[in-house]
Amino acid sequence: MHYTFKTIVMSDVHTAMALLISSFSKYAGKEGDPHTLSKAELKELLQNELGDLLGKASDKTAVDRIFKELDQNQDNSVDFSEFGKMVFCLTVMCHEYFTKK
Ligand SMILES: [Ca+2]
Repeated sequence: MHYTFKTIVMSDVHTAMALLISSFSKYAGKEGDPHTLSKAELKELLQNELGDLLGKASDKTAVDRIFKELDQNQDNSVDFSEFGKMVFCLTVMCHEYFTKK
């Protein structure tokens, strides 16, 4: 699925939301259900989009662990809500890092 937001003049927060949705869709659409991330899709997303933050997330054991933690309803896929919680937690950690005295 492809989302087009260019017709709307967006605030920075809207832009961040739109980019999160389109980034998720880019990886979720690679195989199987286009609305959820398989383990392989999650691994690719982590490597390409968050490699600088998560470091060794490409390690198979790490990917297995992250996938299991994110898949809260245990349906063997990561939906947007589950993905969003991870992004929010990482964003909070970044915010704390950049605002601590
Ligand atoms: Ca799930």
